[in-house]
Amino acid sequence: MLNALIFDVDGTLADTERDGHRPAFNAAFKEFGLDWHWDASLYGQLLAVTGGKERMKYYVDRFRPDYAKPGDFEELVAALHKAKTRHYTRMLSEGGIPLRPGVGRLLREARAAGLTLAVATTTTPENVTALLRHSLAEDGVEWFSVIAAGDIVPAKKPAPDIYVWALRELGLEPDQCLAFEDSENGIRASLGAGLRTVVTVNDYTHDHDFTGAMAVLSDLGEPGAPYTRLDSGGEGERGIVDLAVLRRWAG
Ligand code: XBP
Ligand code: MG
Repeated sequence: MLNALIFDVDGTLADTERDGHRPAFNAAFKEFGLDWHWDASLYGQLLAVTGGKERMKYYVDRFRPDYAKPGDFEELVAALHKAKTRHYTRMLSEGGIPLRPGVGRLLREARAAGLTLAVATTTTPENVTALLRHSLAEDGVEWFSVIAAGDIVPAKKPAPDIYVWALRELGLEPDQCLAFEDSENGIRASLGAGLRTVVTVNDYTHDHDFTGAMAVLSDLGEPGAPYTRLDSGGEGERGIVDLAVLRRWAG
């Protein structure tokens, strides 16, 4: 029985990382007079760490041995992250970032069929709200029964905690739900919570290890622009992910 679909946000609902989060971090660094700049390639390495605050600390530790941390470094990171969120949500409101192929279509179909929708992400709640509002629909936030986001659990993906939290809020068992992810950290979290998971890869994640995925796809597909299946379960198969396909894969 399929009752709910639980979506990761960044990289899954939309390609927000390279042209959304990354320039927002850079704008915050500039605002604070720091000589930090994350290009698209470095950002790919930094994505190994989920969570914006955690990512900034990882950057300093791993790539900036020359930087002398001030005594109030934790406060600085928190202030930078607040500024970054402001830049990111403003960018979304100014034209936004489109949803990935098939995402809006599948959300609409699931909603019309009475399925429950949820989000499980490491990003900040304001960012989820801005994306759903500007890229899905004015009332997009209300389409989702549960939005599990950010610091609501201390251990971010790949820890399963955010999915466990979402399942508890939904009052559902893992086998009543499917998760949608785009990254290795993401699928480690969803599988860790016992969820069958559909992966849609992107430029940053296509070479990640998705062992255990229910299916690995180029995207969810649209009529006239089908997905390509990338995992050995059905390599090369093309199609469109709708509820009938999901029910077939879920068995
Ligand atoms: C996304 C992340 C986040 C964003 C930045 O993970 O790792 O850290 O890059 O967001 P997911 P914040 O795909 O699981 O959503 O700066 O708000 O943390
Ligand atoms: Mg993601």
